Amino acid sequence: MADCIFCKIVEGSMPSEKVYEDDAVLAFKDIHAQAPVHLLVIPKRHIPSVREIGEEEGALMGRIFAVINQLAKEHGLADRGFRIVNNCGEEGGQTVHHIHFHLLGGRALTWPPG
Ligand code: DGP
Repeated sequence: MADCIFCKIVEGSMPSEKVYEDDAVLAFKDIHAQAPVHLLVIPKRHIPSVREIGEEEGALMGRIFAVINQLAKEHGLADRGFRIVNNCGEEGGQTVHHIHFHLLGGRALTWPPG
């Protein structure tokens, strides 16, 4: 999508600090880090939000969660624990409308979120 910031990051026309890439999935550092480790894991294909996820996306979602697990290990979070966040829609706090999963860790995270 032409006006999607994360599609521009996928294309390389917008810079990012990439930490993982394959043919379908990209992960990069969040520009507004909320924890010592704060990564965003996205499908390269433009999917606006979790509302567009159905069974057809099962393999892609499995790949995304496998990548999250790999990144958690690589960043020393697997044993300590971590949080995966998906914000959906206006009241869910979604600001970038290309589905993404936040991987947060490296400090004790509080609950409930604001
Ligand atoms: P959300 O509120 O769930 O839609 O999260 C969007 C996240 O994306 C937010 O934590 C900040 C991050 N972000 C927004 N623009 C950019 C950008 O241009 N580069 C990077 N690396 N992160 C961005």
